[in-house]
Amino acid sequence: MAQLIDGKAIAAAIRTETAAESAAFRSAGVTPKLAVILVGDDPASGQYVRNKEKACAEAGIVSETIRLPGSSDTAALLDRIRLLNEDPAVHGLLVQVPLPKQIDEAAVLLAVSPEKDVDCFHPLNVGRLIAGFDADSFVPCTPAGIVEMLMRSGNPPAGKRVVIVGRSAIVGKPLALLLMGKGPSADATVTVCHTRTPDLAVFTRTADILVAAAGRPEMIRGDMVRSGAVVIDVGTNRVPDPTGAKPYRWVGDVCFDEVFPKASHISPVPGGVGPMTIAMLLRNTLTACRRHERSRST
Ligand code: L34
Repeated sequence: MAQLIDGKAIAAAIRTETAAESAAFRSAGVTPKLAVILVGDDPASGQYVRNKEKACAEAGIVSETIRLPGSSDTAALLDRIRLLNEDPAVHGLLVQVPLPKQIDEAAVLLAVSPEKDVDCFHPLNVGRLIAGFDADSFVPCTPAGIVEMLMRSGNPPAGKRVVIVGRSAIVGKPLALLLMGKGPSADATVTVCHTRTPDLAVFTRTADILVAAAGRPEMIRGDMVRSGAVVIDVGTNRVPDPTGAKPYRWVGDVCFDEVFPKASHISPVPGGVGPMTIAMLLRNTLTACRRHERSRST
């Protein structure tokens, strides 16, 4: 029987820490601010962004959400990004993805100032990550949230076999980089698999720590997990639920009912990785603030 890794509670603890740090900025006359651009009306994205606004408010960070119509073109979006890049009151800036298909996503992510790139999506910041980052680099939010969850639940990855299912630029690839790095919250032996890996279960069954991040609802079944493994479920799949109190429910990439009895620890959906992603976003926003202040004083 697994123990639940309560991402919601861990994230709340981190928000308290960030609130103290942003209070220190405020008493020095600096108000940390995050700007979020949301294009279109995808309901899941809307929910994530509302959660970001709420978390900012709790952590003493001012947030502004710029909502643009789903019919916006790339040029309109680039114009908004330019304005926010130039606004000295804005420390962190992110563009919620996925974007509508007429928009050139690569151009958009490149346009965000690397100094304000709290998602750590800009190639310059990805490059810093690969090269081995220093204390004031941005960290990719979801991967950093997963590392923090492992550490604070008593499951440090050092010396462990970690198997990641998923190779996205947002989760799989940067998480592999973090965990294969040096140090007490890294030092893992990492295998990256994906939906086109033949005999996937052969790999997943070797995992001390299994991370499911392929974006396929309930694809990790009970027989794919070694008994006693730590399982982190990154999937947030919103599926219709006509019988529930809300018209939808969230399911992860892990078949929870089958895996729960086998795992030693498991993160739930909702209440697992999602809130941790947002907690790391708050941290990055304060990192942006710190970098901004330092560049002003030199
Ligand atoms: N630019 N786009 C950009 N940055 C990101 O870091 C994200 N991501 C992913 C999607 N697009 C992005 C997020 O913010 C996923 N993501 C995210 C954020 C929050 C939550 C889930 C995914 C979240 O709050 N999840 C809740 C469930 C929602 C609810 O019911 O409130 C949870 O408890 O898992």
